[in-house]
Amino acid sequence: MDFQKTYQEKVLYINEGLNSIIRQRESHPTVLRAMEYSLQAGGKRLRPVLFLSAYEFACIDNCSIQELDQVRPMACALEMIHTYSLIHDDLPAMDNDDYRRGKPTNHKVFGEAIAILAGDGLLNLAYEVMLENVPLETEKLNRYIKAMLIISRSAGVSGMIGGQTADMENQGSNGNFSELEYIHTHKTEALITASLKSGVIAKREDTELLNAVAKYGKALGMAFQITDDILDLTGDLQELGKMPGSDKKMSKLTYPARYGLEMSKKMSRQYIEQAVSCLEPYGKKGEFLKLLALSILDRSR
Ligand code: GRG
Repeated sequence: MDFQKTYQEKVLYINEGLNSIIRQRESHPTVLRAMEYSLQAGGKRLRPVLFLSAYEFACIDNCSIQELDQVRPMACALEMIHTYSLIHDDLPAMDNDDYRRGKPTNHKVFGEAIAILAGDGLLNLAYEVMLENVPLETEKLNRYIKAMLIISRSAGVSGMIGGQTADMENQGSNGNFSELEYIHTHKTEALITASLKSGVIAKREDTELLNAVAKYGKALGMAFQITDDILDLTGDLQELGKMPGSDKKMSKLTYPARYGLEMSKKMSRQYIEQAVSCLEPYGKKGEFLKLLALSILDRSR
């Protein structure tokens, strides 16, 4: 399998979905422009790619494009939730960042008030879009609602918002391992795991598969965040698309701050090994997710 080519095909498919969602929306042009600005500024589209890959992973044979088209709005909703969180995270009241996805941050272009509204707009639009696309058949509908619940919990106070709160409260603290783990699992890993679990549930109810992707997601999410912490120390603006050194500037509790660079790299590798091992029983079916996990170790943005 050509991993990069397959990943890019999924990104194009998601971008096409996002463009059509935004184009169809009636709204005040200013807030819509601000939403579109951050959404189309790029980004790896990791969460929707994970959703679609988990959906395909749960298909017995190859799934048809018609089938994927039905669940694409949910994949796009995950990207909208993620993009809202980035806009808010960059605000002066939070991380006060000037660059994101290689461009000036939303509030730098549109001002703080519009940036807050653009984030709110994306979050609400995510749920609007999912609800507009609920399937009518009872069995599919029940699974779809379960998937939405997984997504909303992971993005809400028991997930990302809780993690972000802990992240804010722990600035400047030496912190212990459990605080650091709470921040990473809630701020980053929760939405990553939810993307995978909702992808499986959207296709079928299968406890074994669900447990496998949940374990994979937990390990992948941790490795992803540790790598993000490492890149904040070692990356550059050009490649990262955001200003490196921001964690240090904000005295954030991170893995490299707590354990040093080399130990953090080792821990990230261990998490990826764990993620890959969760897919072993599935052979070829798990190949894309396996390659995706391995790609996290080489990521430069
Ligand atoms: C404001 C409720 C609220 C939450 C913010 C996502 C987040 C939580 C903060 C962003 C800061 C950060 C470094 C978070 C860790 C998660 C993470 C690595 C986000 C960046 O995700 P990528 O690398 O970004 O997938 P792209 O731009 O590629 O989509």
